[in-house]
Amino acid sequence: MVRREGWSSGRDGSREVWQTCAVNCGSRCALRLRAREGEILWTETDCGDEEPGNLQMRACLRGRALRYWLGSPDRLNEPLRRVGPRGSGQFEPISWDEALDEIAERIRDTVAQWGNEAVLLPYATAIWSGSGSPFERLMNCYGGHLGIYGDYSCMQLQTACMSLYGDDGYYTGSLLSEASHADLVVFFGANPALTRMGGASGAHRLAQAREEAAREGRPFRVIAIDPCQSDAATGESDAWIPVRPGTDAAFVAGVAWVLITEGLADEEFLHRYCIGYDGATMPAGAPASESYRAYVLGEGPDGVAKTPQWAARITGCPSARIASFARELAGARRAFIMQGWGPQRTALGEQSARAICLLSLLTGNFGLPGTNSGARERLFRPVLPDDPVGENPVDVAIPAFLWSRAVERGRALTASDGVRGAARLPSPVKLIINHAGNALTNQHADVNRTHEILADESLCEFIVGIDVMMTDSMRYADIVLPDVAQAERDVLVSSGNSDGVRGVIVAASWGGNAFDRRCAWDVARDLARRLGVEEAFCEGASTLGEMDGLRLRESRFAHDDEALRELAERGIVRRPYEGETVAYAAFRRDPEGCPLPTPSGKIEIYDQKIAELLAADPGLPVSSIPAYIAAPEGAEAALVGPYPFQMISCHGRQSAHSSFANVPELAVVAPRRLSVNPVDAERLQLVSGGLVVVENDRGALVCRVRVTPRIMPGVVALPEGAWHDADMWGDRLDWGGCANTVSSDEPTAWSHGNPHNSCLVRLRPLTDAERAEAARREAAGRGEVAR
Ligand SMILES: Nc1nc2c(c(=O)[nH]1)N[C@H]1C(S)=C(S)[C@@H](COP(=O)(O)OP(=O)(O)OC[C@H]3O[C@@H](n4cnc5c(=O)[nH]c(N)nc54)[C@H](O)[C@@H]3O)O[C@H]1N2
Ligand SMILES: Nc1nc2c(c(=O)[nH]1)N[C@H]1C(S)=C(S)[C@@H](COP(=O)(O)OP(=O)(O)OC[C@H]3O[C@@H](n4cnc5c(=O)[nH]c(N)nc54)[C@H](O)[C@@H]3O)O[C@H]1N2
Ligand code: SF4
Ligand SMILES: [Mo]
Repeated sequence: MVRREGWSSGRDGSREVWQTCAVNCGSRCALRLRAREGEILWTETDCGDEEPGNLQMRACLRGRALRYWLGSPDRLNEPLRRVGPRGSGQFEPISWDEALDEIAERIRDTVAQWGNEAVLLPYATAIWSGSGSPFERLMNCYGGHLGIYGDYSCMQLQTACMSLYGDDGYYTGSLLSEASHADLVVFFGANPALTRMGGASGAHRLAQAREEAAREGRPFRVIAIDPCQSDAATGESDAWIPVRPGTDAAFVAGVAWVLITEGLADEEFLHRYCIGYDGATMPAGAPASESYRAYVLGEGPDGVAKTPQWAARITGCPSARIASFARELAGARRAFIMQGWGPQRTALGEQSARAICLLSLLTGNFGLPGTNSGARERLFRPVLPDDPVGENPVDVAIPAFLWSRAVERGRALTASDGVRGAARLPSPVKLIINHAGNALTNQHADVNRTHEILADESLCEFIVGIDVMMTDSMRYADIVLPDVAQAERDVLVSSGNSDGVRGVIVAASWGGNAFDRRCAWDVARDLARRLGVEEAFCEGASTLGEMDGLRLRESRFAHDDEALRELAERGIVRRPYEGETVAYAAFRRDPEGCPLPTPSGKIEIYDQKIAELLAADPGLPVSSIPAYIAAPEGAEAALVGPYPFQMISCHGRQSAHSSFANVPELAVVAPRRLSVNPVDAERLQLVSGGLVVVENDRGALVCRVRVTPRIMPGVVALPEGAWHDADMWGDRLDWGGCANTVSSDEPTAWSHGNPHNSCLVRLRPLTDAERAEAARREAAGRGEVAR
């Protein structure tokens, strides 16, 4: 079908192959490797021609550090069986046969005793980056497994978009390059300069748009509304408006007050396209006093006018700045309003997400060139379908974030906790297959509490881990299997998050199966044989190569001879997207002919389903309109409780989550630091580079400080992804600086999502004993503590 190797073979026995960076930053950039005997000699990337719409799938610093990552001393090389307590990291090597016999037996026994619902494949994102999970296929052939729905990325925003627009907004945002037709770009907690670093991403197009505007003398302003002056707000922005985490809905209400009272709201748009804005647009039976306008003007049940002064007290943003922003927004010819996923990854993130979208509606910046829906920029469906995993015969599913509660509470978990397909969980989770994820501990939440749940072998009885590194999650596995990394295999890979670029790369193996590693697909097939379902497992495609052929035949390139020829000759092909680039353009053009998939066919600022829920339980922390609600670990609580800092854990430049986080070379280029405002640092006598303990009731971690005016006072930011490193049978102080040592696992009330950015902490200096331990660790040659 396609040529895989020998693009250029060197006399030294080396050869050059295409590969991809397949970790979950989601961009799946192209890598060009020269390798010899399983070692990468150098790394290049996509250097092909580019034009607008067909950008290079250029790799960032992480992808280019692939050789350091995959060559790390943390690499798994042989199958292991746990010999110490769960989490202790004590293992003994075993043979593949021993490992697979035991796993097959445990799967068989668990299903026989507890049913298929007792088997969980938890949220794990490294496998999404090119192919489906062979273990999901395996379990689907063997009667199924407990399903999960949603994700850790944008559960609350998806719920918000379902409520407003009737779809989850994942694939319906505008392309970021559409911003080049706007004169004002507004980013709420969006940092594409860091989260979309691949060359084909919208961040790059945005930079080009700015240059174009400057050349042509057109106005083009970027404003970032964020507790941090993120990279989006330095390289790109003209203005940074700091707001406290979780307070976006209050900020928007303050802006709305100015727009409404100064006659700047686009009422014509609101009346034609939306329900719930004011008394005239309320659904039948809903009182006018519950409209968004009434809420803002103080004519609603709380009787409080949401003036900029009111919003300033909550958000920490001066009222004059709220008002000037409102006027600038109203004065823009076209505004492109977009949110990242930081604001919604909070305890009441659904409200923040809906409120931010509302700004697009209040100003009519919706469905027209140069505008967006207020949600994130559009994600693209990959050109190639994933490996088919078949249908899961079990139709019971839980929210992805709730897996640890499903282990802990078993049958006590009910539909009100988010269980779908049954009134309550039919069985507790007894067996976990964790393939390519570090979200058992490190990337989940409240690591110390989760440790208790996992360490209790009477709850989940058996855990299999399949990974490339000995991560913290792998330490909880009863059997650990060493995988050949996706970036080491023969595989067809689709381009990922991009600004419309649709690409395919013929990635070729270069020596990942050194030592005693085996590719997960072959392992799952061996297990299928042991479980008597090999025939079903191999149906349609019995090897990964055949699977790739299938995926290509089902792709949009299947009948594009020119693209196929290019792929065969060059090993890589990319084409620009040529469809609609503006979110909801058809609805804007013809709202009656192309209604939205909402109950009213219009945009639902007022959510009747939520109103019904509230009628049944007025105490629920949700609102039928995008109102601000104070969160238990929010801005107000920080002012009065024992933990005065709001800690957000944004995504880092050094790593994609915990992947690459163990690469010292990247830590030198982009060290992981806790950002602290100079005002707070002076009070607490913190200096840049110094160590500090971050703690709350849930745990304590050690990290290094960066004193910077690029974060607002009262807020600290620690990039997630650091490897948890604590003595779980001792003081549990986390020397690795993993944000989830202190984060909360309390799911959000509406969508049961992860609230990572709602986390109150205090900072304290290290004790003398901790200082001595830090010195001991550094002298022991483990490098700088808290890289
Ligand atoms: N380099 C790198 N890129 C990545 C990843 C990675 O780990 N590393 N991960 C990938 C994945 S899986 C995902 S889900 C995405 C994540 O993408 P995002 O979730 O958008 O990224 P974050 O950095 O978490 O948050 C973005 C911004 O939100 C701000 N923020 C936090 N809380 C609030 C708030 O309450 N209000 C406002 N207005 N702003 C707030 C933060 O300061 C930050 O600047 O990134 C992807 N890209
Ligand atoms: N505090 C806090 N926590 C967060 C977030 C946050 O914003 N704040 N963000 C959350 C989000 S959005 C996400 S998506 C999750 C991501 O969480 P995870 O899905 O756990 O992502 P990673 O940490 O990258 O872990 C992926 C695992 O796969 C392994 N791996 C990589 N390549 C391969 C391969 O080819 N084969 C196999 N078998 N294994 C491989 C890596 O070694 C790593 O252990 O983190 C979440 N956690
Ligand atoms: S981490 Fe993301 S942007 Fe960087 S090379 Fe990998 S896929 Fe591309
Ligand atoms: Mo994510």
